[in-house]
Amino acid sequence: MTKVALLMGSDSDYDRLEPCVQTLRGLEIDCEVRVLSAHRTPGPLVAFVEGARERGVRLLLCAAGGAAHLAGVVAAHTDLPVLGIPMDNPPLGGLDALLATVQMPGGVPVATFGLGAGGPVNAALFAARVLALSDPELARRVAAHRSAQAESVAKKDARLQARLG
Ligand code: RP5
Repeated sequence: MTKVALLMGSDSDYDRLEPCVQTLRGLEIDCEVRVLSAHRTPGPLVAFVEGARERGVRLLLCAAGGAAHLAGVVAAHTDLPVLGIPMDNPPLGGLDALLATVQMPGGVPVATFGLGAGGPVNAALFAARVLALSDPELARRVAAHRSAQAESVAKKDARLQARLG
């Protein structure tokens, strides 16, 4: 029943968010994934957010580019934790979305993640760590994920050492 929701402002964001979805799925976290826009579909967005807690959603991940108001508008309509993922769209490369997402007024928190490939994955892992505080099985999967990551880096290092002789 416990799950997270990943909202994005446009389907054009999805390809860059797929690693977020894959990370959540890999950790066996149930995830609702929706295209809902603060600007283009404000009514359905607010309806979704207002019903989220009742449907078992515990964290809201919000990805948007450009004038990225999605995470802020969501945070204005819920007491659930909101994670903001700025998208690195042209022509400004995401600095616009980063600032719009991170520079929230006091009293309306959005935990904002980085631009580029790391942001969506880190948002998923952060959500997993929060949920793992009250879910020992998930905590084990999160720990295993971190160990696997360390092993993979060690293998890459070994390959590089072999290549360099
Ligand atoms: C934002 O506008 C979306 O999150 C997307 O990053 C950007 C452009 O959307 P499209 O014009 O590609 O639909 O709201």
